Amino acid sequence: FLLNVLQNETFLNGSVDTYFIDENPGLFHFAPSQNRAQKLLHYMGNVMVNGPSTPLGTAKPPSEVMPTVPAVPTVEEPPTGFRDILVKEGPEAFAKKVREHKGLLLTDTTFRDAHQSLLATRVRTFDLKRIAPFLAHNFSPLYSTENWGGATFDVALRFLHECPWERLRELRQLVPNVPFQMLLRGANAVGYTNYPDNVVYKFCELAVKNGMDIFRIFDSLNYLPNIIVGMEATGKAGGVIEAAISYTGDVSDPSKKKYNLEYYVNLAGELIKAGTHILCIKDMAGLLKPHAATLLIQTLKDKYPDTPIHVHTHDTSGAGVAAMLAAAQAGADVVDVAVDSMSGLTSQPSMGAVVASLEKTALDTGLNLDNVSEYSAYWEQARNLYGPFECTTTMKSGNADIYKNEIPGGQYTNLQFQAFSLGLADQFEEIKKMYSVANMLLGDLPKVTPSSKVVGDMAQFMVQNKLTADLVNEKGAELSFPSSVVEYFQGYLGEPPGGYPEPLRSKVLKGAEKMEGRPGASLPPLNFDDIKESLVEKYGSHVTEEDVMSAALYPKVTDEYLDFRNKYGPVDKLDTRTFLVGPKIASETEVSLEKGKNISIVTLAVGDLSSSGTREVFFELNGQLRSVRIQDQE
Ligand code: 3PY
Ligand code: ZN
Repeated sequence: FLLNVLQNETFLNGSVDTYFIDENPGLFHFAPSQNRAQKLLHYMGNVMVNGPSTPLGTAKPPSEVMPTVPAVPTVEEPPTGFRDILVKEGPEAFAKKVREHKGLLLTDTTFRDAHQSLLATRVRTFDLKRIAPFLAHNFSPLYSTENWGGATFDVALRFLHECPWERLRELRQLVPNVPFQMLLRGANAVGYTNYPDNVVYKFCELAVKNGMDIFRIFDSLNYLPNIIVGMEATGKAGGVIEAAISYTGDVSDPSKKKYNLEYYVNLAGELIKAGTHILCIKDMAGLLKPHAATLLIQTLKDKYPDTPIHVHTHDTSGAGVAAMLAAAQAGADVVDVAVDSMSGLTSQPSMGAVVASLEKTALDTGLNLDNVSEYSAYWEQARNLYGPFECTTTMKSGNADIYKNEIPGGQYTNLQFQAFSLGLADQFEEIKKMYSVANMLLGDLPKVTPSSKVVGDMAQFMVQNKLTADLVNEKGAELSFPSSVVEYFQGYLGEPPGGYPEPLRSKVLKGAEKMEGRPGASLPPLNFDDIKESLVEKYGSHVTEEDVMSAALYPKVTDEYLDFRNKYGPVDKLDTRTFLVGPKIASETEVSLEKGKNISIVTLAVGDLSSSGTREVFFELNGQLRSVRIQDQE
């Protein structure tokens, strides 16, 4: 403050009256200080004066209760797990041990897909880290914990103002024994469009360096060349390759001809030939009925007995546990579950239900139900912190209509939320029906990020413009389709199974350029040195290789993240309630900035609005009075 005053001309001229401070709000625009505590006070003050820094989805407030962490032994190392095999013997030996294992192995998706599906991906590193040691000590028989990738990368930077790489490193320190698993969108990495190959390669290299083990790799059109880029990048980085087939249709329905057993057997064969260590059936919409699971897994096992099979599903219809038990009986080596309090609906089936169902059978999971319950109790409380993002504000039950519309878990809650928040609950029914009409028009696609967006955009476009399938086919040449639909037809996602529907493609494209083959093959490599140079110029020399990769994937979001952190400091260290809605007056907030460096913040008061539109917010920081002045934006 003093320095700013000493640079102020009016002050130096001596013509200062009592309104000087109010008339010169610029005095409070300090050059960024390195003081982390002071930056956090600015953050907290700003949330108190101007509201949340991240948009809240619903009116449901975050709970005021800090979730209780069950006790873990503090000195002992956690028991050894599958990661020890991977680290000592490498991916092939790891896959072999998985295949030889007698019981059913589980992946716990609580740290990624469960909250991506139920809580708009908003779970923060803070709450993951608190329970991570309990996971390490009590869940060592897990095949993996899925804790990274998919939408978590983007959401961490964009909405949580935290670094996804740091999350990965911090969790790795706390969980040395259970393999980490991520979702890689093939040539789209953790983004929504194809990147140049060197980005995908470097991304995988850095992911392994920061602690990732298993890469589940899919392409939203099951387009083999796109999956293979991710597989090769993973292999080169030393990760476990888990190539995924996105499951669509219903292999138990003989009238559905496109995605039949033969389709899956052929694609599985290609992925095995391309060198996958593990084969994944990725049922992103929860379409795999128990009987279909039996047929599909048995067929794949007969054909490829040496390859471990991992099954992923969503419980949207309510048949998820039954389907995973059927898959296990048919020979699946691993299935995905989420802890009970984070399971069901559009999330994964319940871990407790699967563990209990198989206890004392040949497929026993090796997990202890009491531990599952303690873990679940933590998440039940933690979930309440994310009330503003709860899918259950609109979704009350499972729904078997997904067998008809095939909408993937995450998109289902999004579309429902959008329709309900616009007061158009009836429109949601219409959009769901139109989703399957749009899918057929576009050529009957696997639907998962980003092909699911193409189908969703087309469905909304048709509902808004009161179009039927016949009208689209008739009038296609005159209609102006959503850009995602045009880009799909241009070939920017890769090629759909069975090719594009004509004449609709030509009508949509209206002569626009078409791309043949794999889009990434024609993208020039990105120059990481240039990105680094420009980031260092803007944010200083502390920019890391990982920041450069974040910027390669999400340039604008990463800029905003780095700006935000320069201004407000390590907001990921604040507890979730304080982060989302700010502290309460007279409350005490304990913050651990790093090991051995804790600060205590008591929030005292928010001052009146000054004539220059600012408010002073008063705190006690480690017993010392501090205040910050915040511009009131309202
Ligand atoms: C993602 O791509 O984030 C998914 O979860 C797809 O199922
Ligand atoms: Zn999923």
